[in-house]
Amino acid sequence: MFQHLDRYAGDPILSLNDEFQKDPRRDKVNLSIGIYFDNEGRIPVLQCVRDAEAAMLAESGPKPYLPIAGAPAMRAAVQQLLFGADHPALKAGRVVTLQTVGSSGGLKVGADFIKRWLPQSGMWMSDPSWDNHRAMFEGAGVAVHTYPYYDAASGGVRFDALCEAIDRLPPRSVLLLHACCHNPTGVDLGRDQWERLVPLLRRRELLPYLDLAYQGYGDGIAEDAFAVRLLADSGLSFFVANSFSKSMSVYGERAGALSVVCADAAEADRVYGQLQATVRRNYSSPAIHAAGIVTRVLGEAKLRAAWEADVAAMRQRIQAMRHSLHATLSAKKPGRDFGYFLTQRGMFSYTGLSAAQVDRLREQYGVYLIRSGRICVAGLNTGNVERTANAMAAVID
Ligand code: KET
Repeated sequence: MFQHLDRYAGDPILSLNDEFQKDPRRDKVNLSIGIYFDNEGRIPVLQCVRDAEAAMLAESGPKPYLPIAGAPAMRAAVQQLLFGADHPALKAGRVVTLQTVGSSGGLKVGADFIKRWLPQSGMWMSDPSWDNHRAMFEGAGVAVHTYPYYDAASGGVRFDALCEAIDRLPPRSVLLLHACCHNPTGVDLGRDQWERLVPLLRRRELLPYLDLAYQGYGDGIAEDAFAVRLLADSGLSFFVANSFSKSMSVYGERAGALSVVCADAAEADRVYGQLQATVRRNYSSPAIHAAGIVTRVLGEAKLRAAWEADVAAMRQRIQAMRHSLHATLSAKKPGRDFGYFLTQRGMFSYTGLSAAQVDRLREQYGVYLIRSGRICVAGLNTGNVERTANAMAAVID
């Protein structure tokens, strides 16, 4: 029955993370997966999440199926988080939000929806992007292309080339954009560039699809929603998938959402209905525990304040590691400019290391990063940053 199946080569990120777990070396360093580790190398359980869970346990409520669209209280809380409490688009009823199975669930539901209702539309993503963007849209049957993005020479964005490419796209093309903390490069569009993009999106009648997986890791929780709010202000229709995996450190809870901003409330109502139909034929309904955590942390003032402080601390710890890495590498290799570690934002840095150098780092030094040269800076801590920087210096000629 299954003789003809191709072997699965494994996922470049998840398989490497598995390999790391099996490595017996004590001084190994995991910079592979996009997970925040604390200074002791552990995945933190935030106190606000513990408190939310304690309250849920004390209530000991039943566990019915959630509605297809998820918990209403979580959906409302997500809208306020993304758009700001009083955004006119929310007041006008033109935004629909579904709680989804992680933001991956949201991205895929959106892709399925696009395939069903905008069947001619292709998707364009940045070169490079998160590999799974391509996989999920192709999995939905949508043709995937790339637009120019990362400029290896300058370490910045090829913004003019990006605009030129976008200016040639057919109307209703889907443009996948990282709202903040670009994965894998850590290189974001500046606010002025987002603002310059808006008239182009409008003129070409494009459909932006924002991925906001690292909210709070760039400049701040509200600051990182800049692109979402700008597009909502502009009156354009767009998608946004957002995740709590990283911002609340609840990866395995699968806490995420999908929002679609529509022209008016009547259109939003139809979109809402068809998104529910899409969910029903995928996973039927999302996770009740995730809804309980997110709703409480966002909605209860004490937990919210604690969460905001935790996010700031996680962001600042990553910044400190960027500075340490930069200082050690600059001292070791005085002729080279490692300034990109300081300007890139969020969890990732794009090191420019070749696949061969990445292999050497893993084999000789037990330092794990994906072969594109992306590192998860959050895998660094005061106990391993020096050693990691020395290993990197050793493989750089
Ligand atoms: N979007 C982006 C850009 C992203 O990096 C991830 C996860 C997700 C969505 C998925 O998040 P979730 O809400 O948990 O479904 N990225 C890390 C882990 C992975 O590959 O799954 C990573 O890039 O390492």
